[in-house]
Amino acid sequence: MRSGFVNIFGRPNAGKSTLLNALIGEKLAIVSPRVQTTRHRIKAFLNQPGEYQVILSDTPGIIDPKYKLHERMMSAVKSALEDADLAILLVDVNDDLEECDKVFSALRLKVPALLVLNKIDVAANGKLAQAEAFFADKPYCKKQIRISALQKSHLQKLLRAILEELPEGAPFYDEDDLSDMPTKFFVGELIREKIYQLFGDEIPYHAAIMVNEFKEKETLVKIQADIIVHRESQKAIIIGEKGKMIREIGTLARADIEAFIGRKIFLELFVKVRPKWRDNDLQLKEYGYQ
Ligand SMILES: Nc1nc2c(ncn2[C@@H]2O[C@H](COP(=O)(O)OP(=O)(O)OP(=O)(O)O)[C@@H](O)[C@H]2O)c(=O)[nH]1
Ligand SMILES: [Mg+2]
Repeated sequence: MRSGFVNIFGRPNAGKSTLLNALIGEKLAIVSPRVQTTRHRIKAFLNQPGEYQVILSDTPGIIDPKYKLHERMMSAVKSALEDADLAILLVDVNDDLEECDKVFSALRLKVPALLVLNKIDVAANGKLAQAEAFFADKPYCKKQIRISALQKSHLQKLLRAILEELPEGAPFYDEDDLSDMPTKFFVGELIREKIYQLFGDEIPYHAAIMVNEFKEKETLVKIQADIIVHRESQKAIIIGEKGKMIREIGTLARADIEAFIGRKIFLELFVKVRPKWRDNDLQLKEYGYQ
């Protein structure tokens, strides 16, 4: 039996969450075309009883912190650095390779790493070969694999490479579990994802979700959540004219949450203004950013 922690690191938008979902075969981590979507470390388990348990971790994209929220996000990256048995260094092949190298060098990895080149389905001409040559002699690069997380291509090859590096040992988590995070967390994330989808500018970066109620009733699950923003003007935008936007968030989130928990839900959303919550320790804690 092999079992161990395989933690995904990379710059924002490299496709870390898309890769975690593709390997697990479930949508656990939220995804968006914008940077800084993921704020937590999310562990998900790939179980093959008697053979292996791969404990995969999605992490926030690595950035220089500007707010306490960013600091919390980078603590999540640090915790993933500490327990990794194997690191996946994920690169968007079209990204700035020097910047990726800076980030990976700064990690000072003490464990083996697979350098995974993602988004090969949209690689600019010559970019793939250039990236492979660039990373070939980097000290952290034990092996390179090219994939498309979106199109799920070459994932079996990646999984084989992961299993080769996985230590021997008993499973750490219950083999019936899929993740270490509670259902309530995923509910909040699915609502947050809709804000990334529907709003431009700074709104997604100023928004947090607080799930206050998750009550399983006979015929449905009743969920009440608050959308937290910085300013009254953002609250007005989230609500929209005659409540159009908040209804849209609700409709999209409800469909995803129902698919996720496999039950009908009743979803009630409120919007609250909490100025500068991203720099407030108490509020960060309240919203789940420990
Ligand atoms: N074309 C293409 N797009 C991809 C691929 N993988 C991810 N994407 C897209 O890249 C964007 C970012 O993906 P995410 O999975 O959210 O990236 P991330 O690294 O988790 O980003 P952060 O959480 O912000 O650090 C999304 O629009 C994805 O659909 C891929 O293989 N090919
Ligand atoms: Mg992510």
